[in-house]
Amino acid sequence: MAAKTDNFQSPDYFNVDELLTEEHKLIRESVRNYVKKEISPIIEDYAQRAEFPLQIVKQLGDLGCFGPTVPEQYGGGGLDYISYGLMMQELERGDSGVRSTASVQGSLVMFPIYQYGSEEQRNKFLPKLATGEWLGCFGLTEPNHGSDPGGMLTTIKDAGDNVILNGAKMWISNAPFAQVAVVWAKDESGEICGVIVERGMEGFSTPATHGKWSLRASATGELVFDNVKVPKANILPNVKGLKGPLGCLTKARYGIAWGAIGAAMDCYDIALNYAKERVQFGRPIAGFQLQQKKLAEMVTEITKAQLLNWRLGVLMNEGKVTPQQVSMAKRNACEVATNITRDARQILGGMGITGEYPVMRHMMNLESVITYEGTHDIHLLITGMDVTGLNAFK
Ligand code: TGC
Ligand code: FAD
Repeated sequence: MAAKTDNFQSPDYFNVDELLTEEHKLIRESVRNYVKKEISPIIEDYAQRAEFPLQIVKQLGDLGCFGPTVPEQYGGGGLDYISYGLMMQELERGDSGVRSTASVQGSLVMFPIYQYGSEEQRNKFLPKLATGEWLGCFGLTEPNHGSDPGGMLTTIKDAGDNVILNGAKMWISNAPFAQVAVVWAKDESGEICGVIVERGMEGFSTPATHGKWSLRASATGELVFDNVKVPKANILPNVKGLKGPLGCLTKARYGIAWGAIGAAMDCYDIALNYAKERVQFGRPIAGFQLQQKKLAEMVTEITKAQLLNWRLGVLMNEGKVTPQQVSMAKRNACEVATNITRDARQILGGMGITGEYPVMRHMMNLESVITYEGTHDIHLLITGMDVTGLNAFK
């Protein structure tokens, strides 16, 4: 397939750019240029072949997309949350799988090591994860415990200077290529602990998951632990309980709220240009009311989501955000983006189902994005519980 030219122009109907600093705009520009140069030309081919473009790990590290909010002394960017959000928006504008790689590395691997780890763990792992020398993954979901991670069956047992880890995780992004896995397991008293598992530890394997119709350019796999001896020095000392992994998810869900809108913006831009150029019945299809309805609703929803995300970023920066607010933004972005990708695909007619345009790839990717990091239903129930005070999960 021929290399693609990426002429993306960002919609900004309400001048949201005026709410950004010059630094925010520069960061967004550098990630956008990277996506145009390194991702757009190759990503469709990788997705078609269901292959992970491993070279992006080092590239994303060089660009500062791994752990942008982690302090600089550990190799992070020391940036604010709006910068982080803009990075995720631009990466997912290219492909949700590329954003996934960065979300997992930054929010689900570096964040817990930084937040819950010892100084030795921070110094050993964070600089190498920040540069992309090492890739990490996050193991929470199990075959029988997805939305309900508190029921996990993976365990650690005391063995002197070590613990013995047994169990299995599934649907783990980055797993087949990861050197480091942050794994959540129950100790003998039934409390959930974070354990850093390293590739090469005996009894630890990461079989790849095949046959996905979504996130095809992202590597997904299982984590299998068969009596793995993990030094106690690899246990995250500063957290116990489900709030440990859920705290990481709050950061990653925040990135998805921005990221999914990036995919929506790409589809809107493509559909708008296509509709203006495609002539049927003697005039551009953009002149027909049915197509205008789709385009007008797309830009309306993108604009609302851009403002919601920006406000969420301000609350994150001020340390005032609630996990429930993050859930609402993640759910909103996924809904807006899945609807927009589907409408954009229709505007493109038959061309919409081909790899000539990124629209169908975005559409398929978003089926994972709307499922992982808490399904659409789970986030609705989180909002429902927050506003009513009543738990409808159990
Ligand atoms: P519940 O009793 O509500 O909570 C247990 C403890 O956790 C605290 N908590 C949170 N803390 C921080 N952030 C959050 N978002 C939190 N949500 C809850 C809570 O306060 C409590 O603390 P404490 O001190 O009282 O112990 O727990 P529950 O068992 O009733 O479950 C609640 C539920 C269903 C909302 C939660 O488990 C959930 O969010 N389920 C969805 C699971 C999920 O999101 N899995 C994601 C796996 S990772 C992934 O998908 C990565 S994809 C990455 C990519 O490729 O981009
Ligand atoms: P289930 O929990 O079995 O849910 C099935 C259906 O039941 C859903 O519609 C759900 O909304 C609904 N449901 C569940 N409970 C309730 C309830 N109480 N009330 C109403 N409806 C309910 N996990 C990781 O740990 N690390 C990763 O890196 C990771 N990467 C992923 C990558 C991909 C491509 C995918 C697809 C998943 C990934 N996941 C990862 C797992 C993901 O987080 C789970 O798939 C997700 O949390 C849902 O769990 P489940 O698939 O077991 O679905």
